[in-house]
Amino acid sequence: MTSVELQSLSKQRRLLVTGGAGFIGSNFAHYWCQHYPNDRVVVLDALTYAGNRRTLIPLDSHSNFRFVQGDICDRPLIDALLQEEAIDTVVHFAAESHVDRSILGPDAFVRTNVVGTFTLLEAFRQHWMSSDRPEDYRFHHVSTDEVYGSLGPHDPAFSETTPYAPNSPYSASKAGSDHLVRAYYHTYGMPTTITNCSNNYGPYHFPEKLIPLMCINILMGKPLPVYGDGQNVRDWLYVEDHCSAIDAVLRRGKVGETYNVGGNNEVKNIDLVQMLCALMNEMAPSLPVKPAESLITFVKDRPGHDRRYAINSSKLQTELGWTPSVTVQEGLRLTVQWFLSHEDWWRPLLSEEYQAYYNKVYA
Ligand code: NAD
Ligand code: TDX
Repeated sequence: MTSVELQSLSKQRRLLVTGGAGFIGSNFAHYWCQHYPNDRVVVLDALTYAGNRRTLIPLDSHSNFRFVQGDICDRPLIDALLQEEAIDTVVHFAAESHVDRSILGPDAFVRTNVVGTFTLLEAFRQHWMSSDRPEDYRFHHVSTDEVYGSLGPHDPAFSETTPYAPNSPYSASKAGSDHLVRAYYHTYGMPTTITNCSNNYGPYHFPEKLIPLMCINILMGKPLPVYGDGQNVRDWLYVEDHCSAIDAVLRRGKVGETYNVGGNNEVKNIDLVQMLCALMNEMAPSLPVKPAESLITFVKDRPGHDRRYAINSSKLQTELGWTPSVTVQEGLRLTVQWFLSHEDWWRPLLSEEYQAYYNKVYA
């Protein structure tokens, strides 16, 4: 470890984690409190349908943790929080994150992902400019590989220089937010970093996304809806590896830079669903329908469905020394185990609102 790293370890960091009651943000809050217990961690989350206060309950006994319910578009609230908590580091996860919901109703995506990010950037710029130690500040923006568009079967994986070509209202709104963050570095010299990450999975994943949806439907004996021909490819990353990548960027990343984060785990959707079925057949004490594969149902494709995502994360690996530590086989086993032992977490999420959403998408 270098002397700078040792020094930065001893200095208390004061983090504002937006969207910290969602899937990745909550994993990150748990990760940070565990690895850096002396740092202050303030989670700001609006608790939309995707936010879950229960996920953070284990952190309530941690003296350096605070939860605030609020909207990233609320500028007076952001100003007050940055000041009263003397925040030096923003880790920005808050977003509308589900592609299918962005197709049904894009408005919230533009509001939160674009206007919300802009509101945070403006508030942080004021806060950073009035600081007496601006060199210690950082605005880290968490983004997605979807901003790069879709790959053909033999195209090279997305790198940091791949041109943006977002195809869904979700990815377009994330692309807009990335461009704003980039502009705040280039125009104002604000210390920003961006990570563009591939598909995450793991604990606390909201039921609407592919992996939790399949796990829960298998446990309930419901059809497993595979879009189109099931040949679409995603590059899967265990969520804890995403947290360690952000950690590496916050500690050793260069301001103004973008880093791609991926698991080197390209899998076709149908193969992934088959793997989940096999794990459930093996690990679940009992299933309403067995073998689980008999539940697989091909359904109408998602409009504008991107065919393939793949991430080249060699910049993060060579410059910052990060590597993913969990293979997709290990990560899926851990995830299936987690869903088997946390029915108390996921069952209450299958609300009337969720059923109404489900019926609209899968009708
Ligand atoms: P999520 O939908 O599970 O969580 C989003 C959180 O943001 C929720 O807790 C929600 O309540 C909160 N939120 C939404 N609007 C808000 C607002 N206006 N103000 C304050 N809080 C608000 O999303 P996720 O999967 O955890 O994704 C987190 C981030 O990572 C997003 O920016 C997403 O684009 C990005 N990302 C996700 C993945 C993935 O595979 N899930 C991959 C790459 C990048
Ligand atoms: O029921 C389904 N059936 C199905 O075949 C669902 C929900 C999904 N799919 C397919 C669509 C995708 O090809 O599975 C793949 C994964 O779908 P999602 O879990 O919805 O993820 P994706 O659209 O790839 O986007 C995710 O990764 C990038 C996150 O939701 C984004 O927030 C992130 O930016």
